[in-house]
Parts: sequence; C-alpha cells; structure tokens
Amino acid sequence: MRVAVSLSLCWLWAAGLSLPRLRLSYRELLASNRSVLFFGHRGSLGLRCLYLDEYRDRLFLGGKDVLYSLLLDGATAGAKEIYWPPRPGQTEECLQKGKDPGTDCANYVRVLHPYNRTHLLACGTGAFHPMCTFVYVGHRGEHTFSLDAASVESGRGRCPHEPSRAFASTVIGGELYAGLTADFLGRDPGVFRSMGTRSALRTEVDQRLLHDPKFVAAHLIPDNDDRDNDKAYFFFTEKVVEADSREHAIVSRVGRVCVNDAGGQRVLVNKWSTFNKARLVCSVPGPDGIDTYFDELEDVFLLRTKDRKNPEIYALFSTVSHVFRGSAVCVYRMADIREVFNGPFAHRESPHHQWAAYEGRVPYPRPGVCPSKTTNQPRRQYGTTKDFPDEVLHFARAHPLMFQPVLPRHRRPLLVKTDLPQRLRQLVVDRVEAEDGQHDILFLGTDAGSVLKVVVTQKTNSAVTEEVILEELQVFKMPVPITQMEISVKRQMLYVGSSLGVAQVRLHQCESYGTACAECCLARDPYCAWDGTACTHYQPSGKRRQRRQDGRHANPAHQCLDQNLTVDDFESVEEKVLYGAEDNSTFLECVPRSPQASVQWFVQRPPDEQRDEVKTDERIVQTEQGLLFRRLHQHDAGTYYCKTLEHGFTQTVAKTALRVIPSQQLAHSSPRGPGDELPALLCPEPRLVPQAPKSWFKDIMHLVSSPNPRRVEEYCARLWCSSRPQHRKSKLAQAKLVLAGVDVAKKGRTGKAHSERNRVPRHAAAT
Ligand SMILES: *[C@@H]1O[C@H](CO)[C@@H](O)[C@H](O)[C@H]1NC(C)=O
Ligand SMILES: *[C@@H]1O[C@H](CO)[C@@H](O)[C@H](O)[C@H]1NC(C)=O
Ligand SMILES: *[C@@H]1O[C@H](CO)[C@@H](O)[C@H](O)[C@H]1NC(C)=O
Ligand SMILES: CC(=O)N[C@H]1CO[C@H](CO)[C@@H](O)[C@@H]1O
Repeated sequence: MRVAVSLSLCWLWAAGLSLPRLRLSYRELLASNRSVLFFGHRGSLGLRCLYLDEYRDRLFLGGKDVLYSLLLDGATAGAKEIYWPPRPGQTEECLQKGKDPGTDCANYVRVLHPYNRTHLLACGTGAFHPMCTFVYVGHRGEHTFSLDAASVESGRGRCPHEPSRAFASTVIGGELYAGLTADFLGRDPGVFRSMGTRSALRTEVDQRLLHDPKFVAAHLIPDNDDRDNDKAYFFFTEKVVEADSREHAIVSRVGRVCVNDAGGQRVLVNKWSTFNKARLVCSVPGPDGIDTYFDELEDVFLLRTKDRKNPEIYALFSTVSHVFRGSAVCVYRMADIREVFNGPFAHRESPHHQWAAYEGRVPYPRPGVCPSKTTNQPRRQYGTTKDFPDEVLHFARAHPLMFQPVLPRHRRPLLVKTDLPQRLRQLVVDRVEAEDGQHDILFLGTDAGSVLKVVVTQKTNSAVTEEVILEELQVFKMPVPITQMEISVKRQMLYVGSSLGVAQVRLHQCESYGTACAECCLARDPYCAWDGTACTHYQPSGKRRQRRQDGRHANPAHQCLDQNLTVDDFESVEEKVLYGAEDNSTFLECVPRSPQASVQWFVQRPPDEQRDEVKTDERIVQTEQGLLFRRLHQHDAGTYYCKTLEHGFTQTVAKTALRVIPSQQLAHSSPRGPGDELPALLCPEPRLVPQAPKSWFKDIMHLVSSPNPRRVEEYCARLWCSSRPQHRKSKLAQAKLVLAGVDVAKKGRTGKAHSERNRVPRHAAAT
C-alpha cells in the first residue's frame, strides 16, 4: 500500500469552503476578551505539557526548568511557580556531550499526570538525564503546589531525553505507561510501564514490534466491565519496509497491551506478552480505485461518551508529499478497532514476502487476550500472563501485527483540508446539542499560532459531510506551532499551548457574528442562536421559543422571515463622510462580515436621486477591502452603499458620503514648509481628542493614499473651525473618526467591533 495521489483529489481542492467566516487577529482576540494570555507575551515558557484539572479548577504547566499552577476561576487568577532545574552537574555533562546549551541542556517537563488524590507525577528531561518526582497539589479549594525533592528519581523509560522528540504517556492505577525512545542516542524505542509495585515491563527491542516509532497518544480504554480486560492503547507512527522495495514508508498505528500483563515466566521475562498493533487507515477513496493516504498521525482526541468503553476516536493526520500536502480527520469506533484485534494476525514467511493473513492454528490463550475469569478455567488455569504457555509467547513475539487495518467511520475522512496555508497539529472536539441536533465542532491548532474552529455536518441520509470553517483565531502573536490543546466543556473554554505560552480562549462569542438574525443564522455556529433580539449562546436546556438556528441548511430567508431582513435597508446604517482630493486616489472601505458573501456597490448622486450600481473600470476598482478610485473626478461625489449578498440575504454594510475637494481649492490652502510639525490646525479645543491628537492622521494615510494628506486635513479644519462654532465640535470629531476609519454609528449593525474587525486584511479568495 503505497502513498498515491489520484486525480480525484481535484474535487477536494475545488470543494469546501476554505475561508473562515470570521477571522480574528491576535490583537482583536485579546481586545474582545475572548482570549486571555497566561504566558507568552514575552520570552518563552518552553512549554512541553499541560494538564487541565477540572476537579481542582486549575491548570498545570510544565516548561523549561519550571512548573506552574494556575487558578482558573477568573478574578482570583494567580500562578504558583516551582523552579525545577536539572540536577547538579547534569548541565555541564550535557554540554560536554556537545548538546546545545540553549535548547537541550535544561529540564523540560514532559510528563504531568494526576497520580493520586493529592499528587501529580512530573518528569523532565533533566539535561539529557531524565528524572521524575511527585508534586503535592493538595485537595480541592486549596492552592498548594510544592515539589517533593526527596522523591526525585531516575526518569529513564518514563520520560524522553530530548526536549522535543515525540512521546506519549498516561498513568493507570499508579503506574506510568509511556511510549518513548529511552536512551541518549535515540535507538531504544519501546512501550514502558513503571512506577507502582509491580516490576517494570517493556517491549523487546525488535523492529517487528516498533520500527522508529513516533508516539502521539496513550489512553486507558476498558474492554468491558471486567477490569481484568482493561487495556492501554497507544497511537503512533512507525516505518514500514515494503517487500519489494528498500524504501521506508510511514504508517499510523494503534497498539495495545493488557493492564494486567505481567510478562512471561521463561520467555518474554519483564516484556509485554500481550502487545498487538494494527494499521490506522485514513484515506480518500478515488473513483479509479487508487486511494490517497494520510499517514502521518499528528494528534488523537478521545471523545468520551457516557459509555466509558466506547469513546469515539478522532485522529488528525497529515501528508506531505511532493505532489501535495494536506490534513485529514478520521473518526474510529472502538467496535471496529476491537474487531481488527480479534481478526487474523498478519504473517509473512520472510521480509521478502508479502504480508498475508495467518491461517495456521493460533495457540490458546489467543495472544492479545488478557488473563481473566475467561482464561482461568478449572482445566486451563491462566490467571496471569506468567502462566501462559511458551508457545503463546513465541507466537505473540512473532505476530505483533494484525492483518486487517482499522478503517474510519464511513470509510472516509470526516474532514479533508488540502488548501490551507498552515499545517494542522492539534485536535480537540466538542459535541454540541443544537436545535437541529448534534454537531461536532473541531478545534484545530495550526503550526502558525492559530486555531481553526470547524463544524462538520452530516448531510441527511448519506455519509457525505460538509464543513464550514467558522472562525480562525490567531491565539499567539508569533506563528508558533500549537503543541497542546485541552477543552473544558464545563467552562466553555479552550486551553491552547505553544512553546511560548498558554492562552485561554472562549469556545464561542456569538455577538461577534453580528446583530441581525440572518447574520446569526448564516454563521451556522451551533453554539449560537438568535434569541429574538441578539445572537447569543444557545443552551439546549433553555426553553426560549424564538431560538432559530439551522446548521444543516443555513437559509436565513426561512429562518428569519419575520425579522424584516430582506427589506431594502439602504438607510439602516449610519452614514460616514469621506473627503477625497480631486485627481488623487481614494478608498471606500467595505469588507463583508462573511468572506463567502458577494459585494455590490451602489451610488446615489445628488442631482437624480436614483441609486445605480457602481460601474467599475480601470479608474474605479473593486477590491476585497473596498472600492478604490485611482483618480478621483468631481462627478464621483455622491453617497456610496456597500451591499453584501449571501444565501439570498442582502444587507447594507457601509454607507459613505464621498465629497470631492476640487484641486484648485486645495491649491489655495495655506502653504507650509516641509519640516513643519503636522497640524497645529485642529480646532483649539483641548478636550476634543485628549489622547494622541495626531494618531487618526496616520490612519487616513492608509485610507486615502494621497501624497499630501495634510491638505485634506487643513481643508477640514478650515471648514469646521472657521464657522458655526456650536456644531463644530461634534462635527469635527465625527469627521476625524470617519477619516480614521472608525465607525461613528451610534447603534445598529455597524458597531465598533465590526468595523475594526472588518479592517483585518484577508487572504485573497480562492478564485
Ligand atoms: C474586557 O475586559 C476589560 C476588563 O475587565 C474591560 O474593561 C473591557 O471593557 C472588556 N472589553 C470588552 C470588549 O468586553
Ligand atoms: C500519593 O503519592 C505520593 C507519592 O507516592 C505519596 O507520598 C502520597 O502519600 C500519596 N497520597 C495518597 C493520598 O495516596
Ligand atoms: C418590520 O417592519 C415593520 C415596518 O417597518 C415594523 O412595523 C415591524 O415591527 C417590523 N417587524 C419586526 C419583527 O421587526
Ligand atoms: C489635491 C492634491 O492633494 N493633489 C495632489 C495629488 O497628487 C499629486 C502627486 O501625485 C500632487 O502633486 C497633488 O498635489
């Protein structure tokens, strides 16, 4: 099974909406209070792990030589810090081994798990000398945080040596299960179990078991109500070598071991005797029979349901070939995974043969089956893996791989993205109950410091899905890869980590979609619904009747019929006034709230009161951000309306009165020397714009790309300061704000938040 790209992918490039409905920049995200940055404004935390403790309402962070405990209940938010450097002498030793002092020779905390009622287990790289310890975090309600220095012990087989090598671990019953490379040179990969009272266990060093693995996730998933059947699952990638080639390919795997595995008695002593693995397939079927595989597992999210035994497994994959790059999300059911492990073992006579299903006799107890009441019968007493016959252990060692791959639900990805500029790294899923049923909302962390929020909707009666990118949130100022993401459904928050720091981001901010019913519906955000007066967070428990929202068929014409939205609303927005100089360029800004909307410009010129569509040509250009006049004519003066159209819903987004200042008039305005301080011309009223009286002036330079903006300003100042003293204050203030691109609407659809957001540059639409 080789990586192949079929032409059928073309439809994938073409289909799907690649632009988010709402894109919030770093600054806007902070300004809207949607995001709170715990760390990351400056310097680097060197963050490697994050543990969200919902019970204690605390967030624990592990970084470079440091551990943090943060309280999450808003007002009293505080942080406690533990400094935890490498042990004495280790930094020097690390340096002598030629490691980079800046990035390697520190203690990067890479394990942070709840251990028992009062303690966390923490392990760090210790400058290439891994170490573990317990951290006292106390009971709920107390904010204690201290490291038990006496408990520091070796972290070998528990924590990687390297700050960044792929690694996954989990604590089950006081024991640490870790998938990692356990030596200095990176040649000893394995699945390890340690801590607790039992003797440590690991995989043998054998490329049949694990070939250069990269571990992504580890989880306990019970099989049934018999705790003896509990299994630890590992998700990883490894190399495979095809029979007919020398090339390595990467495949994704799910592997598992029994929690009660105790190793063998004569064979496989202190080695796993129940380890099995299977391929995880995530591919796009092509009509020509050639599938495109996404083989690089990036992240795994377990969507826990009421049934603890059957979480839904969401896995994020990527593929980077020279033909194309893309990401996909596939969903796996535990029933399908178990079926593969209960199915045939893979077998090949030699590395030169092809894999086939093993058809010989499989010894009893079947390898991979945990010792339990079922195997411990009066005649066949297998109470522990140490009782298993050697034949079973030999078979297990020779046949770790299952023949069948695990296929995703509906045999296809839930989501495929081939058109994104960023690579997707992290995945978190929230299943929300909306008026029209359940929706899966995916939060995808990119390698550029941003998070995409995507809703995936199953079309009625088919496996075909449709997705909408609801939002793109720039959580970090720098384009750093997102490396951690946790969701708190209870708090309706997302915790997003990168090496720089951690941010808390609200899952939704419904107001930001707009103030009209149709905007709320078109947003198709299952978290939000129109409550009759505003777009607000939808809570299924609420019994309000007017709730309207339809994620499946966002058709505002049906949803919001009685909301007066399809009426001619030309006069519904506040008018802005913009001055432009004749013969120079000027720009009327208008960015639709949804990039999927199309824009139409209308103009109403004073003499005939008729509204005409603006005719664009070489001189008047319609851009994504608005209308650009390369060279302004006298007859361009008039009132310009920017209307957007989406799903039959039209809306006036901006109304601008454009006044053209004749060139002769400007030529007569008072001349000033080149070095002069800019305007001493503002009306002499100090309280007019108390702070930064000149800042608006800079903004206008972006809006009106006139080489001599001072003249525009002089004109305005003369106009408003010379006469009508009782009006000038407000009018001047208004003119300035307008010129600065700040909306002065007092009410209605163009609040300040929108106009600010609308000024965010957008990527060019896919054309
Ligand atoms: C954000 O929070 C600050 C402080 O709590 C508050 O002053 C500000 O008005 C808030 N901004 C928004 C947009 O809600
Ligand atoms: C938790 O584990 C630590 C470390 O082994 C131990 O010192 C502590 O007593 C344990 N606490 C409880 C409540 O079991
Ligand atoms: C719709 O508009 C009419 C007239 O403009 C007004 O009387 C009515 O109250 C509006 N309905 C709603 C639901 O806003
Ligand atoms: C009225 C005005 O500001 N006109 C200016 C337009 O731009 C040219 C240069 O491109 C200037 O020379 C004019 O003064």
